[in-house]
Amino acid sequence: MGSSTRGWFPGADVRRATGTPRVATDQWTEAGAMTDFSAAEEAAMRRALELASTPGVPLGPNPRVGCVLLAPGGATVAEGFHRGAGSPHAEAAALMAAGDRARGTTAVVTLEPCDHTGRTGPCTRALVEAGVARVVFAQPDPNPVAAGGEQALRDAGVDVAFGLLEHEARVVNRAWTFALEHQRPFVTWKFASTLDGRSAAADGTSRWISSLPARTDTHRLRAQCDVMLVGSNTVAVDDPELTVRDEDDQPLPHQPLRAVMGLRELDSDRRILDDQAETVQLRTRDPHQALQSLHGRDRRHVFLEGGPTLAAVFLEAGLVDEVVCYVAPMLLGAGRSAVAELGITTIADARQLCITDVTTLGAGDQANVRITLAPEGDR
Ligand code: AOF
Ligand code: ZN
Repeated sequence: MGSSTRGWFPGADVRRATGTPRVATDQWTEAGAMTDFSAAEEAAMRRALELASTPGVPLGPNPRVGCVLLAPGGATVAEGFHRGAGSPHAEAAALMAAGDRARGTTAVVTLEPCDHTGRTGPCTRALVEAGVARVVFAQPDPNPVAAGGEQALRDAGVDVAFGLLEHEARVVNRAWTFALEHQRPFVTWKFASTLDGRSAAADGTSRWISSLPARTDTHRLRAQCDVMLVGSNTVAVDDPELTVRDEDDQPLPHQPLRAVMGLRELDSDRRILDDQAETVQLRTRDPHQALQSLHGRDRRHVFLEGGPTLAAVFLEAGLVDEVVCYVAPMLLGAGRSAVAELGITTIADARQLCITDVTTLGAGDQANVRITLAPEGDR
């Protein structure tokens, strides 16, 4: 990852001293202490991060976690990863795979082992009972319910070190980490516009501003979130279905929650009310309340899909954490703006964003540009 994007999202790396010279196998932890990690532990942590990122693993509400058990000589004994809420945690999966061979190993885990009984039992106890000698983890657990694993392991006589590849681990669970640290879901606002910033023509038509490759890319991003959020006005006017579909336009087996915010009543024939995915209506105009309600439903990443009024409400409340804009090489000269009034009347008050990525999708007359941005001040 380039330095331009490193640590831009809120809460990331805020305490890390950047530019500190490093010894090959040593790391600075977030707390600033230098800890020794072996080359085998670092390689195992890279593998654990790969395991955590296994494609198809369900996202929210649970984090993606990977675990590798190493023999004292550094050889891999077993691996495991978490497959979604209710299934064994990564540590438990690796311990099961190892059986008796877990005794005396070092467990290398991407997240601090949990110390609570939730959908499954505490991993701290499982590690201690299996005779694991040392635990190396990347990211401290930001979940207050499950935290405390480090101390519990030390109290049981296990050698513990942490902070190894912590930044990388936070990136794997970027939205989950944000949501736990801020007690609300991470919000990505996505919109499509013409070169002159319009999201519909003067007569209200808006199909299709984005090209097919850009729309396919939108579905890929939707699949990474656990809520699609729109305003009740958009439902009335545009009638979006808001499901996630694959490249052949087939719905994916696992669909994010569809949420409609606003006080306007929905006609029963709206596509968002079909049986393709679950839908909730958030009867409020307050974005804080809407996010609280979604957080209470264990939702961690909201994909804000419109329209312009809802986007303005979230922007004004400072509740947009990432912006993804698909720009089509087309001009309209008139029509609805991609975002409604923000109360800005002079250039000095313009809302400034930071570009974190620019990618061209498609070619020829299908070419669109995707710009990803972060709110100013998050870098
Ligand atoms: C996971 N997978 O591999 C680890 C987790 O509801 P539960 O019982 O599954 O607990 C979820 C919490 O456990 C989660 O928020 C995180 O804090 C901790 N560790 N969770 O889903 C894992 N290691
Ligand atoms: Zn656990």
